[in-house]
Amino acid sequence: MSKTCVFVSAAANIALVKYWGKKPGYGNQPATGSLSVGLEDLRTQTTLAVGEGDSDLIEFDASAATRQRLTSYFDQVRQEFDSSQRFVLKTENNFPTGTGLASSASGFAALALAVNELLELHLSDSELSRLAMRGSGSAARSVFGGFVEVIANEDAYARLVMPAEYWPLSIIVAITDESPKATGSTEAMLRTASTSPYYQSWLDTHGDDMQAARDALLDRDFEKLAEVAEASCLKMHASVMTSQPSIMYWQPATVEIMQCVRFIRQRGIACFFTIDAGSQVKIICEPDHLETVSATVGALAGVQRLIKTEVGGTPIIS
Ligand code: 2P0
Repeated sequence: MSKTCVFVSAAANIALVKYWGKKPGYGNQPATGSLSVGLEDLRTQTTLAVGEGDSDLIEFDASAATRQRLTSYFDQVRQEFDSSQRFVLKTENNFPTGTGLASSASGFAALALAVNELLELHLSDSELSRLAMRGSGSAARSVFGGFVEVIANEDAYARLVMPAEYWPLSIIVAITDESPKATGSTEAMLRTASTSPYYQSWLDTHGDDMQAARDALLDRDFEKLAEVAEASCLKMHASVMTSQPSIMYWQPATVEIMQCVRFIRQRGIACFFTIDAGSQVKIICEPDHLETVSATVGALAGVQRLIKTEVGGTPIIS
């Protein structure tokens, strides 16, 4: 090994067509594809160094469960690449962790990129995305910046569809609640798949949503992208809410923001919402409308603060 320490900055992403559900018996392999945008300014900064002794050292202000998840990720890496290397990991996010803002996506993408660099694995892009996916399904997409899709075939991987420059869009994250979510995504996906009466419809209609979103992206058709992204988000959440016992990620402010976005869109402001496994709302708009949308959404009573960013998120490795 020529390097003893590497630094990686990887960005969170948000899915416009959601991944929700896993292929039974295949770890994090998704039951469906997904299409996302990288968030330039929401980043995980990870330093990975070679360790000594017989255990990994994890310097991360996180729950015991997250630390265990990281340790078992390192175990998988050692097994897969026939290595006995121990690691020293130092990682931090510049945005709230575990609140539905895709910290596992940026976190495991940064880790996969760092492992590839430190162990000199020379993995291809698709192999890198698979390595990130072992940590978290959405992390496969954060190996790239820009517009990215997951192909959910028998050996799922992510690929770059279009770079960020192809369609400059603004993204506003409206924070409604910074406390960690009560039910993690993995558990919620399993419960949805096994109990929601709507899960099969989710699977059955997902392919059409992916095609519509790809077409909208390639045509830079904002209206069409808005329609399919909101539909995918609402279908995902309808499935989640109707699982047993039910899981409700939304807060009253979540609905307030959704209504506001629809209200201003009807008045000619090109914007749409999407929501992940938490109560925060992400609003995508054309850059010309950024200030209007921010001012309107930011004035709602339930909005604690806004994070403004743009499509981007290419990882930085040094
Ligand atoms: C997504 N989410 O496509 C979907 C939409 C949240 C809502 O992927 O179990 O942390 O580690 O694969 O990737 C968030 O879940 O879940 C997620 P695991 P992950 O972004």
